[in-house]
Amino acid sequence: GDVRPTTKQRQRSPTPPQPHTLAYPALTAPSGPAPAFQQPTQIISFSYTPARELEFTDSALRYLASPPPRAKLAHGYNRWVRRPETRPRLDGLLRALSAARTKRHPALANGFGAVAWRGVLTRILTAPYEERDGWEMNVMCVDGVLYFEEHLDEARLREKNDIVPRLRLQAYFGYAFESYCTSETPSAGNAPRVNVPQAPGEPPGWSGDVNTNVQWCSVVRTKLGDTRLVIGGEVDCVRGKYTGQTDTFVELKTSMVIRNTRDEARFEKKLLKFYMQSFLLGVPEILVGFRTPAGEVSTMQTFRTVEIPRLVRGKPHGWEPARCLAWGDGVLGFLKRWVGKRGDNERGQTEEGGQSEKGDGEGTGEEQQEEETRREAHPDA
Ligand code: 0WD
Ligand code: CA
Repeated sequence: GDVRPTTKQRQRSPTPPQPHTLAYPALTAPSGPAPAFQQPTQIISFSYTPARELEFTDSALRYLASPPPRAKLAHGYNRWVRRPETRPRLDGLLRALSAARTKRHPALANGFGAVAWRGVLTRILTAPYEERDGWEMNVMCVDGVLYFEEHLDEARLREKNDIVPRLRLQAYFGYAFESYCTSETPSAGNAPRVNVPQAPGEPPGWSGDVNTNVQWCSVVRTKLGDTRLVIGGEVDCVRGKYTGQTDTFVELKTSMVIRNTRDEARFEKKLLKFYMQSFLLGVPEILVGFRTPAGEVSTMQTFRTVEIPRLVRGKPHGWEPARCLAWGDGVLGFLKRWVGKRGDNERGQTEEGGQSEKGDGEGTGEEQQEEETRREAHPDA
């Protein structure tokens, strides 16, 4: 379980920033209670149109609907309008943040310490249990606020764009499930409405072809430990009505049907990502459609986000959110000290134990160069 996420610090310097590796569990407090996480409150929402234009409306907001039994998720695959993979930048989130600031949103009155897309924070917080997928982050500090971006190099981007057909179809299954489970119009009361076919030739419940440009995003404010966070994330739909807060948000997921205890263990490990992703944005409900390998929904199950940790606690493949929060708090604290302080002794302190430097011994030269970059960027340091 030793993961080595890499942070990259970008600076106003001609020298490219050097990666710095953080090692788990060096940053985790050995004991004590988990840091508190404040219930997220929404600051602002926005939509991306089919043409991928950002607008401050709820045009892309969808309402939960009941899918038909045995919905076929390959439907409409060849009509999928697919948003090309680009570098996941912070622009949309920053525009929303500045719109909220212009309106002097009270939730921003106390300031904030970090800004990120929810997916980025999910990656950081689930790192203690991640055994497969590594990642790199760009972290920028402006006026004491940390801004996070996932760092994808050309090779990774190409990889994401050229995914093999089987995986591309699997990704599409998720979007098709969203089409079956959502509606553009609200339903009466809390019960999801039943969609009628929109056009001849479409299956019941199909609410329109998939265009992954279209997204409804919510920006929330919350707090982990003593770091105030502004987090943006995509929300699939709301149950019943939109309250302007996160309490009716619903996350939609598809997953392979569970046939045996091995599948069950695999799913319960995956639940950590589902859980953390929804937890960070204050999404209280996750609806999972279990599908066959061919993409037919066989059963559906609703999970209350807060109840998920109890389902896995104590199991051999289980996980503890407290461990993730402590690690996340440690990472944020470390980065604040590291990029915030300009003196040299801080780095000495953090790295004396040798735990947060590269394990392969190539760290020293790189770190010296990094130190020089820092001095260049901050001549007053
Ligand atoms: O361009 C990229 N490589 C990415 C862009 C990667 C991750 C996110 N984003 C964008 C999202 O499109 C959105 O505008 O950042 C914004 C916020 O995303 P988030 O809520 O932080 O993203 P995350 O929690 O990772 O994913 C939420 C949903 C996914 O749902 P599932 O159920 O699969 O977790 O965002 C969608 C997807 O529906 N999504 C994407 N859609 C199209 N292209 C992508 C992507 N690359 N990544 C996530
Ligand atoms: Ca989803």
